[in-house]
Amino acid sequence: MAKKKVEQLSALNKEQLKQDIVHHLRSTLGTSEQKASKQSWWKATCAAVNEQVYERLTQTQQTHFREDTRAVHYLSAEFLMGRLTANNLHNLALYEVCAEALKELGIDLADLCEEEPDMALGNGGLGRLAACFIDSLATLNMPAVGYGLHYEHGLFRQEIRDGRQIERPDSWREYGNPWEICRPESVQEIPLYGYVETVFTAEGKLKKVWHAGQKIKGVPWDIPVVGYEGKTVNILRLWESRASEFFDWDVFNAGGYVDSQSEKAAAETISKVLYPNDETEAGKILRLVQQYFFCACSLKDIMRRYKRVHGNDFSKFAAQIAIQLNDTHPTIAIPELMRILVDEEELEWGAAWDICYKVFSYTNHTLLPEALEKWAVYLFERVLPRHLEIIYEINRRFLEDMVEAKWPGNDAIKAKLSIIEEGNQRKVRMGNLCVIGSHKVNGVAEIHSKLVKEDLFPEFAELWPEKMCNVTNGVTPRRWLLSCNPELAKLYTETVGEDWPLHLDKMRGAVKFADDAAFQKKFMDIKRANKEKLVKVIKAETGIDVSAEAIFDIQIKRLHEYKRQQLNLIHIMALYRRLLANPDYDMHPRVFIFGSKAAPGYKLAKDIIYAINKVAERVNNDERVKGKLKVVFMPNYRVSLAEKLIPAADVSQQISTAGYEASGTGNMKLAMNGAITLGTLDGANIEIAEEAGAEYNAIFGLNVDEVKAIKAKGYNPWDYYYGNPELKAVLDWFDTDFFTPGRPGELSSIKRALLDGGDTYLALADFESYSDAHKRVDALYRDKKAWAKAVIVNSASMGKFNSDRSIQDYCDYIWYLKACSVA
Ligand code: 4GP
Repeated sequence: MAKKKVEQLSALNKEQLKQDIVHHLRSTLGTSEQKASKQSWWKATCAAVNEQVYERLTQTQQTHFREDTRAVHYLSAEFLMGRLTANNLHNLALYEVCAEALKELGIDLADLCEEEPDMALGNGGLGRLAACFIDSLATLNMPAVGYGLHYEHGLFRQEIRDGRQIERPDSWREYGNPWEICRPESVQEIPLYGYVETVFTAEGKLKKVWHAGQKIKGVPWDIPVVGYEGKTVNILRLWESRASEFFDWDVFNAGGYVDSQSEKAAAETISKVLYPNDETEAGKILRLVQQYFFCACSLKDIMRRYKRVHGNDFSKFAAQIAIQLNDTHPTIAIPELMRILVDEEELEWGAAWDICYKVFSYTNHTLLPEALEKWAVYLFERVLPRHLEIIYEINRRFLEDMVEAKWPGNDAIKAKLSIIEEGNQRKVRMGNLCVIGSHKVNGVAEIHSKLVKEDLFPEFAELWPEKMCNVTNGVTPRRWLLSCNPELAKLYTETVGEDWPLHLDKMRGAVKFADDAAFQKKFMDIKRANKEKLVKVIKAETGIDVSAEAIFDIQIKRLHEYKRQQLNLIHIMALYRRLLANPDYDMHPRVFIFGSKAAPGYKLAKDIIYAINKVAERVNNDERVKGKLKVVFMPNYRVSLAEKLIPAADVSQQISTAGYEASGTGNMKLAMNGAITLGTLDGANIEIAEEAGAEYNAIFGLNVDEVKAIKAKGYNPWDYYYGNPELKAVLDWFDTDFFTPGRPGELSSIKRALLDGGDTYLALADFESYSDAHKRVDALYRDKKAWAKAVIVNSASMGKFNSDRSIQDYCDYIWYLKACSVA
């Protein structure tokens, strides 16, 4: 950022900052410059920066209160924040000043940033999206609060032992985290379990009273969210669970030394761990209790703030409050708001429903049916008896008033749209409740939203055509370009001006230099330097030597069959075979880099990780391939590792079966940083190719319609196995002990899933076209000028995928939210 702007924005100059850091080192951390550890230097730096942050936070809150602004409340079970130090410094325009200040104190800022543990309170896509969105909300000066859970342990730390994934607990705040503030003044108490009683009010009306069996304390922790250029500082409020009755003296005195603490332990369990599964069927009671806990705490908080201004007049509630449900996880907020309005505030059902409907909206992030949560009715009844009654009433009215009116006498449609699934075990369908209780339902890329409308919720779309909409995802360019790729950021500033981080469309100005030799050189030199840096990281993390001369071909995302890491793997094995058959096989050296965590209970996903590592071991140590092929599995993939991988990528693999990846956001980050997309016509890949031009990318495979057609016809993977000798040989390799000497069959589960298992995700059907796309990538890379042009065009065309654009879309079409400038 230009010097002038820095001075305007930050009240801090280098000398002051130095003083502040040293002051905090001594008076906050209780140490001295001479003996401070890196941790202490890091925390002292954060404390100094926080002085600015808190000042602006207070100003933001005062402004919002004074102006009585409408606000959005983003409810999400996951916020995958990563590290905050560099990001906050960049957004406050303090990064360079701080780096200089620390340098004069003999400390390297980049080095200090490595001290910070990732705040990994999410599994993957939808959690990282939530983090980008709150950054954009603050940047756009939108009044907003993020609400979630203060997990003690975030997503597990992945270790690789003898090729296998081992899960280790993540303790992101073991030694304290300087970016969070505990707010005891806003503690909430949440009821659970118990029974419902019907009583008469003084006016003779019937009223439901929920007698809770247990009460849990919700303690809020606030993480300030600093907008770019630091005007607005919003908060992310995360709830930690604690026992209401901290310690049972009666039981203790009676000799129950362990039992006396059992309630405490049970209560604290709620926010203990992030539920580790991603897109697979969820675990039961604890997960439901987690969801209710954070939604109920958040609604109480929203109510408290609303009532402070409007008292018991709920006529303005829907005008003031928007609540976004990030996936189905916070759905329980709908019946909870109904409970508050009807049971506690004594509104008529119709008036309460009218408010709810206007307040809520829901984002769907996947079409995989197992991700649309369902809870057994008996379980629901035990945990949330009153909510079950409310859900029955919502359902009764919906079926009688809406479904019956539209499809009279059609019981099949009623059964399909009902919130309750009948059968041996009756279930509550949270997806249906979300759609019924929200005024807008959006998918996250054009194709995905179309499929949500046509395949997932077709009858709902017929009932409410205006309800279904699309907001294509985006990513924050502050983290995913400015902060993680400073040299490329500088080149953009020189080329298109300094405000591209706010107006990413401006990057398009660089397209006209895509053929310019001097610009190409600058762009490719930056890429080369980023690759050299990654070479060192790879060596340090895995011991593997790779050369920056090679094509860096990267697939980083959760491990899932639909994302098809197995397709990448079988292609690598095919390349290996080609090299063994012909050591002069003509290919540019390639390094395949993976980063991925598998859900702990997802056996096949873990087998795929194992197979990648075993193939890597064999290939990387085989002299015969002459270094043309390397395979690297980077352990413990997480946000901070992504920030190192993405700037160094040449090829971005986005190879999901068409129709399965809702959007993807890694695809956007990689393209923005100068990689070409090797991908299917799925999710946001389609829009990326539209923006950048398919000719500058390597698009392959069946499209959505072809996938549907081939499945309808009856897909037979054996046809591909017998039809392609190379593919057959590769698959048969899994049954041998070639990659696992002395232990044949250790990798057979992968072959079995692709053949006996029916190859649900059509990896074999797409293999040939995938292999051809790789050949095109190889040829393009050898044409240095053509390659440079392609990656420049890709990078410069990613303006649409700024999360500020996504957020503006939400504000305009879903939340009806206006910016509020903070002085
Ligand atoms: C993910 C989708 O799989 C991904 O395509 C999308 O980009 C992301 O959400 C954000 O919208 N879904 C999940 C999930 O993370 O748990 O369903």
